[in-house]
Amino acid sequence: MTPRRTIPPLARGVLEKDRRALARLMTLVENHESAAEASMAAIYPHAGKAHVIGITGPLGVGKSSLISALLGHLRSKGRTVGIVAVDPSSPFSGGSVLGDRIRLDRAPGDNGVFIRSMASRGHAGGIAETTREVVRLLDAFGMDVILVETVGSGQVDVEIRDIASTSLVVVVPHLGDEVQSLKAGLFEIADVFCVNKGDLPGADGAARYLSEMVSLGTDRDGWRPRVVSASATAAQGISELWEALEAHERFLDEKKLRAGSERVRLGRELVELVRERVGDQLAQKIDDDPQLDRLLAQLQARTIDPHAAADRLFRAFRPET
Ligand SMILES: Nc1nc2c(ncn2[C@@H]2O[C@H](COP(=O)(O)OP(=O)(O)OP(=O)(O)O)[C@@H](O)[C@H]2O)c(=O)[nH]1
Ligand SMILES: [Mg+2]
Repeated sequence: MTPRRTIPPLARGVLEKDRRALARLMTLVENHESAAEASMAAIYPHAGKAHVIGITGPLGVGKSSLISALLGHLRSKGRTVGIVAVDPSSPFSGGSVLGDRIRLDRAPGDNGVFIRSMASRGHAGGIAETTREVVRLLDAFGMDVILVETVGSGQVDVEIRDIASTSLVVVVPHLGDEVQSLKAGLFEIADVFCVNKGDLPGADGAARYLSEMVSLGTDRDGWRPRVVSASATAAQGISELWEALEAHERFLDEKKLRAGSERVRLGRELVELVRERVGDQLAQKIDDDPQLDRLLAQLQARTIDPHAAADRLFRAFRPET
């Protein structure tokens, strides 16, 4: 482990539970500032203890409301909680950023809670990396549970599995449409389903229907997704929901799957980071290469196709093996 005196001040601040240092370092990470690198390296040995739970599902199903309810439940049990809400910046999200902030800022003076909103800025790729670092910071800060909210559309949700050990997929009662729009991917990532808005008509039927669908599906490493009905706004089913999430975490420990799943996540992260470096280096080399002009001319003259041109450049720059 790094000797204490070599730890950069911001990282030391985080490890000493200084909330301002935590917020500051998160901002540096989000902005991809190189100043964050040494601090993140010093943080790393202190992370890896928290239960990280990803919460996803279609727009407006009540993900933030459930997080707020779970927060209350967890705090009443004395657990410390970090929350990361990834907000889309699409025009459809109107007001959700504000909505999240209003609800989530309700715990002033509670040092056992730290909430961070992140804009996804329309990028799928970059989210995973910075979200992962922000989660890591909350973990090193000492939060017991970290809840990560993402919007249920495409790429982002699959990436939640790269960050979280347990994934919660939230849906609402009018399941006919929901199941249609639920991408197969969401079904694959769910460890727990929550049918939220249980106070609305049709909730019981929806939960039964979902349970049937789950029972027809296959287990993943011996885990069959749980289906829980809840109402975030009526504060119903919240302890059952937490129990189901915790059951999955216990399952990971009992079946000794936690280390293996972390290994898979770290492997993906590593490949991603190396790919980024190789890509940057390659782009620079290609930019400087005189062959580029010739190939571009050939492409425009339609005497070569892009794949063949790429093959040629790739052969020229492939690292020695
Ligand atoms: N009736 C009812 N309404 C709910 C319930 N939970 C949330 N809502 C309402 O549904 C709306 C959306 O809730 P959010 O918690 O913002 O949903 P979200 O999934 O986080 O939304 P996005 O982040 O925008 O995708 C709000 O108006 C909530 O008050 C519930 O259990 N019952
Ligand atoms: Mg939300």
